Amino acid sequence: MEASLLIFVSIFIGFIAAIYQFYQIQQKSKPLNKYSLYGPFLVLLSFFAIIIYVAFQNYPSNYACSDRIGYARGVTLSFQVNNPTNSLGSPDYRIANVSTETNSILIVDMETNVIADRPGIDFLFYENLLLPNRGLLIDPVIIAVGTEADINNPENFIPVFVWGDDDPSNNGGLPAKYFPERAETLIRQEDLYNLTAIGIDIGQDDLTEYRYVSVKPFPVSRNEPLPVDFGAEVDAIGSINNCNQFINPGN
Ligand SMILES: [Ca+2]
Ligand SMILES: [Ca+2]
Ligand SMILES: [Ca+2]
Repeated sequence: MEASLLIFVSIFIGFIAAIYQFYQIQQKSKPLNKYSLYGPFLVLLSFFAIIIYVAFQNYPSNYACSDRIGYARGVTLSFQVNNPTNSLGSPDYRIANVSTETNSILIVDMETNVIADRPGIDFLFYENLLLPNRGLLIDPVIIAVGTEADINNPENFIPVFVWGDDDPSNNGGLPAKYFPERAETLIRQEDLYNLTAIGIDIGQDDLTEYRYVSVKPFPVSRNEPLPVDFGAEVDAIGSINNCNQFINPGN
């Protein structure tokens, strides 16, 4: 039975019972004393208890079935990055910019918002979104995920998203139509996750947890003019727990 219907029936029966008790008091079919109100009070109390019980029994599973995104919480390493902390928290159009210089790198710490490799998309890369609603101009970038070697130390980074290598198998949720992978290619908003982010599937589906995400510029050797804001841009990184990933996790 639907929770809302149960609540409605409970309230309805509760009020009927309470009205009946008051009616009996009014008719003086019972001796009227201070205990006379206990009956309706207890009836109402018990039905409120049922309502609370039903609410707690039914609603948590509904909430768990909506996508929950947890954002990066700390900067573990920043080398040749402008405004590295702009990559933390929810997307806010404030951008960390990783220089195209060799060895530039940004490593963010998801902390408790660790990324788990479940079936489907595991985390979101928010680049530099154009306003209003025009998608983004993607930059050559290598995004990798790393596990925790020991306390607060990352290791074993695996590249999971590469823009610039002309390999469409590592382009996350972006369709292959964007070949070749040039700097500043316009990614239309309809090809983005929730119209805002690039969805990335780590791809092993082995439930491994990755606490760290690294962002490096993809080394460019093409002879093409470089726009001024050529460095890899990061607005936010978000781990995603999807409803479908929680249901029947063994499947
Ligand atoms: Ca690629
Ligand atoms: Ca996955
Ligand atoms: Ca930001």
